[in-house]
Amino acid sequence: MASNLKNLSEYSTKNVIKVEEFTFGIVVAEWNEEITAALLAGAVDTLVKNGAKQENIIIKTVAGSFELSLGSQWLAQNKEIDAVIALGCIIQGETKHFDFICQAVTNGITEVGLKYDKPVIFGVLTTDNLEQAQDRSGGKHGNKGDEAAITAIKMLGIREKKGIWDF
Ligand code: RBF
Repeated sequence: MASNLKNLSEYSTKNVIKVEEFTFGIVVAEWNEEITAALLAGAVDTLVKNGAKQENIIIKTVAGSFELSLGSQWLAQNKEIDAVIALGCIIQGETKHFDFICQAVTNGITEVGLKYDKPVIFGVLTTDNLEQAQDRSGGKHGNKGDEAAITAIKMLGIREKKGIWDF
């Protein structure tokens, strides 16, 4: 499903799960803070709009996207937390750091989800430039923070086997 065809943030999550009964952990990278703050605002807003209680949204920051894997693990280890959302923004530079960080965080977050058997959602932008990141953090391509929140809810719905396919 290409996001230019369907914007996940437009999905309704009504009647899938009782979102108010779940606790969400969000780990957000400080690098490219203008972007990650917008992703965070979108994710929190979407969780709350879909019924999450503000006090059940635990937000932690890490330095950069490379640290999101360990940050996700620390949240996932917490038995109170049902789903983790990792938010970051990696922008292509002149060196190979981009590739290494993208690879590390993608693998790391995947491993945490599998290890703890919890949804760990990949809300990390990997863009060629700042403009592409702006377009995806509240700009013309929506806000991928919103979509990360919807994905977390959908994954909990699948786990609960409560009619996720009604979307
Ligand atoms: N972190 C990000 O979240 N986004 C970036 O675009 C980003 N670019 C980096 C570029 C370089 C050259 C370096 C050294 C680090 C960068 N980081 C970035 C930080 C990285 O995720 C991590 O915090 C540091 O490497 C410390 O482990």
